[in-house]
Amino acid sequence: MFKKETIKAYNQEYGIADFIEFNEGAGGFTFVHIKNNHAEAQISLYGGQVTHYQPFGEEPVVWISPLAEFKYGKAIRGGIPICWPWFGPHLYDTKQPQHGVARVSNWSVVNTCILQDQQVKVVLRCDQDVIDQLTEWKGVTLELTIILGRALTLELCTYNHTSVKKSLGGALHSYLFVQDINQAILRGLKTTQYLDKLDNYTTKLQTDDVTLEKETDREYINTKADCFLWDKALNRHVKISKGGSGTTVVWNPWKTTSKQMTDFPDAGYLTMVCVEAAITAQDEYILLPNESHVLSQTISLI
Ligand code: TA6
Repeated sequence: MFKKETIKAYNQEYGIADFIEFNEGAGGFTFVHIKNNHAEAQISLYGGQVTHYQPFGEEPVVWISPLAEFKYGKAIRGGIPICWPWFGPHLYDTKQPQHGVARVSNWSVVNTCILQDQQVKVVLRCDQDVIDQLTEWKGVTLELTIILGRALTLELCTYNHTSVKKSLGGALHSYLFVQDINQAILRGLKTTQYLDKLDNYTTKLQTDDVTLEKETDREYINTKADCFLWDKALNRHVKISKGGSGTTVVWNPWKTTSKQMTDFPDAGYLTMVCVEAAITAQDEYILLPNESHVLSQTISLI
């Protein structure tokens, strides 16, 4: 059973004055508040999920739903959900949660430290009891390293300590804030093929930069490209780069689907878009015995 540390114990062992502080937040969850001279961020230990990222003097870069439910068993809507060890529905077991178990599990703190240029580093580990209940994943460990510097970097590291190869999936399912979706352009995917989930996963070609004018749910394949979200209304660009992933998922639920989600405002689609570093079912990574894999994403204002 996951041992729930007290806030005081966490601050004594892993807190660092002026940079890292643990506190109790929504839903009674434990949050890590991190900051430096560049930005601040917040991470929920439930889900190992970044729920806030805001460079000083700027609007938030990461979007969180004002209707997000902070309840065990439910994924927090917004921020950067950790989808692991599969993306989307489980291949055959309908009882398993969409997007895997990591985002609905408790995470514990492994290490905290300050690097050069006031970079704040936090390392979390997913509850091994939960992972071990997945027959095919027993003995595999999962850690998340979060580094807050001039950018926000997440490194999701899967360690296969077993003697059996694993078919790994997942995503860093980043919800990005935009002032007005109608004035946003996502660059970096022009001439890239994508699977259109809303059209039976038909393969299509992205002939121009991506604009969002309707419900959009696309898996851009065979791409390691950096993406650039141009928020014209805020007159800023967000750079999203990634590692360990060949697929970039772009999602905006638009009007109808927004209304169908109880933890998502009806007009929420107007101020967010998901740009995800993903390993999807068609892009699975075969993790060999005693091998590790890092899925990473770096988000920054440029
Ligand atoms: O990443 C896109 C997607 O797979 C969409 O199809 C939609 O289901 C979205 O994830 C949100 O999923 P969730 O389980 O968090 O509601």
